[in-house]
Amino acid sequence: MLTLYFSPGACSLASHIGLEETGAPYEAKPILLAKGQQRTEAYLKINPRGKVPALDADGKILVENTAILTYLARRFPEKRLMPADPAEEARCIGTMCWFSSIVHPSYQRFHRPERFADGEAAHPAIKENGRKSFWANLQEIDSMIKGNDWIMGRDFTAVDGYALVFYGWGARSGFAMKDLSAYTAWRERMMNRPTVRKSVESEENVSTT
Ligand SMILES: N[C@@H](CCC(=O)N[C@@H](CS)C(=O)NCC(=O)O)C(=O)O
Repeated sequence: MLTLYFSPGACSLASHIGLEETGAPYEAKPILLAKGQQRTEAYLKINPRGKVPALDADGKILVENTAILTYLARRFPEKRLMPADPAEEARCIGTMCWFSSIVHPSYQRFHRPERFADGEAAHPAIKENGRKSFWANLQEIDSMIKGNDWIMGRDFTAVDGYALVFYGWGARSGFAMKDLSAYTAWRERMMNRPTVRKSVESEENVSTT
């Protein structure tokens, strides 16, 4: 049994899309970050770090999008969520590590500067640094897609679901996403994929009240 703990619009969308791509039955349990549900005693038993996503895979709890997506790709190799060639697989994992360790934190600095320094005086500079870095990262993703259908090249991979998270955050926060023509055209292709549309729409339909 596979159970995904996610929050609508959070980075857990990457794992949600990956799960949907497997075609396997799964349960998706919302953990509403806006309501602090990631810090409840019940959820901290699942992920003591109080973060989404977490995947309960037949009783084993997996955390971190990169690990969850790598697990899904290996458990369902016929779905080709990552290339079979070891070097190409490493390129996928490396891109997800970059998403997790550089791109995501750049948005966090912009969105939640108070998490990076005590004292309000430092927050505007942290926010501005996050804004510039996140925008540079979005531009880099745009240039990775130029001339390709998908982030890693000719084929859709787990990396694509992860990159949709950042497009959504950029759009929601007023970044000039339409100026990123390859990323914007790619988003259209993503949303035309039934698995992606289903994951996104199911998150949008979660009641947040
Ligand atoms: N590197 C982690 C990041 C996990 C993470 O930071 N998740 C955020 C949502 S985007 C979260 O749960 N935040 C809740 C909090 O910090 O209280 C991953 O890729 O899974």
